[in-house]
Amino acid sequence: LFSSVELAPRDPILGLNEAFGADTRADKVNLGVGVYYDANGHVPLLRAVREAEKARVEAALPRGYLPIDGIALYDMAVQKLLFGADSPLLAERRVVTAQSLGGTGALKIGADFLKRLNPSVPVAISTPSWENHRALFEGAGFQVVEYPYYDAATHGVDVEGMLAGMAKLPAGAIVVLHACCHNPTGVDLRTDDWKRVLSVVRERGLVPFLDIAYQGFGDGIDADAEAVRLFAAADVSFLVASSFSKSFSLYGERVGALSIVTASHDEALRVQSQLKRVIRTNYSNPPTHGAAVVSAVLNHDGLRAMWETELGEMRDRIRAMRRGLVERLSKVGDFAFIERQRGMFSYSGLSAAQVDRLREEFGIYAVSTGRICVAALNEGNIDRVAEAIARVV
Ligand code: PLP
Ligand code: TYF
Repeated sequence: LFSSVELAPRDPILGLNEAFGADTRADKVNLGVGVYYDANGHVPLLRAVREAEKARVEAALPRGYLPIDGIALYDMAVQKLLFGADSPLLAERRVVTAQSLGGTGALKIGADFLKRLNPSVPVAISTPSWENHRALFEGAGFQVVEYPYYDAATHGVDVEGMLAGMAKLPAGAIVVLHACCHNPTGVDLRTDDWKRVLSVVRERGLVPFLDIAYQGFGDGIDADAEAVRLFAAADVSFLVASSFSKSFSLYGERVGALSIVTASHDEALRVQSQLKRVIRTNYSNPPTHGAAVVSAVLNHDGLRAMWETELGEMRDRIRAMRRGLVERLSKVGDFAFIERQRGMFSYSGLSAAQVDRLREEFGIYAVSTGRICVAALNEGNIDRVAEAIARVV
């Protein structure tokens, strides 16, 4: 049966993690995987999460099944984070939200749902995009095409190229958009650019699928939801995949949600019923712990304030590392663009050959595209990293 099975290529980022683990150099640095590390180089356990977990353990609850679409109070809290507590969409009950297995799981159930609805449309992703976008939508049976996004010359977004690319898509095409803190480039659209994207979406009848995996890492919870709220205020139907892996530092607990904005409450009920079928035939219902913790934090004033403080600390620390890297590299070139980029990543401009040298000569691991995870820098490694980069450029 399996004799003709070919060996699949390794995931480029997780493969890098394995190589890093096997490296015996004591001063190695992993700037590859998209994980936030604290000032001591550890994946943090947030104080708000610890408090919520303590209360959960003490409550010693039974472990029944969750509903197919997860914890209702969690789903409602996600909607408020995305659309704002006073959004008319929520009052009109036009948003369907289902708890998912991280942001990846949200993309997957959204993709499966859309495939049943409109099997022949293409899915457009940015050039470049998160590695898994293409594979995930192809895996759901879609043809995946790309729209221009990153402009290496300006270290910014090629807005004109992006709009022109989107304008060529057939009606009904699905457009995957990074709502904030674009992975891998760190460059985002400005408000006016988002408005122009929205215009093309409406003119062409496109279906936006917003991916928000870093809400709070750019400018703050509300500011980072700007694109979501702009689309919400327009008369369009769209999907949003939320991830709390980074913002709650709950990577392995797989906490995310899919939200679908519909035209009416009646439509929402029908969409919800179909989405539940997709979930039921995939994994039946989601796991409890991570979403229960996030729900407890978001629905409790004190814990919520504690979390927002901690999220702000993570955001500020990344910014300080961006500044520190730019300062240290100013001797060898103008890297000011690193400070303008947002979220955990920077498209550093390093070539694949330079990334190879960083790894081989200095034990510093980055993605071959030149993407570095700024959130992995700290006061203990930033001098070494900057010196090594200065040596290879
Ligand atoms: N979407 C983007 C753009 C991401 O960068 C990531 C994680 O790196 C995800 C989705 C998936 O997040 P999760 O780990 O919650 O599945
Ligand atoms: O670094 C990134 O862009 C992500 C990290 O299940 C990641 O790909 C790793 C494993 C996973 C989800 C995301």
